[in-house]
Amino acid sequence: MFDFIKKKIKDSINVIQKKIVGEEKAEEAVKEKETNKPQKSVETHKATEHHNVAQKAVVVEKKKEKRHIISHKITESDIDEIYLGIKSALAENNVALSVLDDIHKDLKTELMGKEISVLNTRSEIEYAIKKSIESVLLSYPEEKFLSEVRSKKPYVLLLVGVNGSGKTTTLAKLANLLKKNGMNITVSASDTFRAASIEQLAIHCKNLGIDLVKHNYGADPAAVAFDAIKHAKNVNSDVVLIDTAGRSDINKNLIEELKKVKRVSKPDKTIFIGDALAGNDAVNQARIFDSEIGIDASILSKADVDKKGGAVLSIAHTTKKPVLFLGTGQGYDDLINFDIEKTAKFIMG
Ligand SMILES: Nc1nc2c(ncn2[C@@H]2O[C@H](COP(=O)(O)OP(=O)(O)OP(=O)(O)O)[C@@H](O)[C@H]2O)c(=O)[nH]1
Ligand SMILES: [Mg+2]
Repeated sequence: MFDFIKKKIKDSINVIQKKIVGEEKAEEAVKEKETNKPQKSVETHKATEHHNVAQKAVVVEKKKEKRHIISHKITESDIDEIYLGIKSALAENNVALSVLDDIHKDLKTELMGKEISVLNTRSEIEYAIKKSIESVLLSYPEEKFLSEVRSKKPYVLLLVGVNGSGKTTTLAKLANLLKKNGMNITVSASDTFRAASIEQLAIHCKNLGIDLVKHNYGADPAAVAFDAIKHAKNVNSDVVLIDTAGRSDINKNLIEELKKVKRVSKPDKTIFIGDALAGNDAVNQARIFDSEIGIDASILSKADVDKKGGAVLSIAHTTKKPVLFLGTGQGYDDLINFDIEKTAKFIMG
């Protein structure tokens, strides 16, 4: 993930660095030409070899010192140039426009008018971009998530998203994680819409050794969730995970169905499951699910096959809700906590 963004950011920093360093070098050359003229004639008069070596060493030292001192005041046009370079890289990789605007603003706040040493140009610009990327992301440490789940019994998690986004697979991964942390789990087969959805879920539950509450196809998904919560209370389950159906587009039926499931199950967390490969479509879906149903967090699946990474950057920013985990494969352990600092560091190489 992020490979392309990483390369483009590097390239655009190189361009601006060359520009800034180039300007300063040109100025330095002019200044040196002027100050060196009389000095040279004095030097030729005092011509012992020993003295020349010492003199050269002093000049080298002075030059080094000068390179440290020479600085460049970042102008608005520098920032626009830096931003234009990274903007195309981010936009091509599914980063939403609102995120780009914020990054532009952040760069202005961080860099405008700042005197930066020529030697530090690269690191200063990198730092500003990293800080901005960190500020547009919201993450949620795994420990915080686990302790929230432990705080109530049964803790109800509702998973929503369009069809094929990875809801059922992610549910199985979450069940695996929670089980590994000592919790008992009941699953609600509230996708009564898609053919074979109940069998798919039943296989996961059997593999993981957890309870599944199911009705027939076509049954009311909210009624299944209601029964699952009742079952969880009876058998003393710590968590109820509710799987739901998707549709190829977010139609009225789906929204009404999910609203009812939410009303009946009163989940402690409603999690939007987005397909990282869907890019900006996933960002728009997250926005709609949030406004229609209300979400508390997101999980992005298929991060292992997403080379771009823009959806990950945009979803948290657009919904103002944290990204809890990234799905990184089809196995039960392929779920990683989304860490802002690591991600921003990784993007900056
Ligand atoms: N590579 C990869 N594949 C994934 C990941 N998560 C899910 N998948 C695959 O994506 C496909 C769809 O996943 P499901 O979990 O069935 O998606 P869903 O949202 O439940 O789909 P519907 O029930 O049809 O709405 C399956 O083939 C999964 O194996 C992931 O993190 N990485
Ligand atoms: Mg499913």
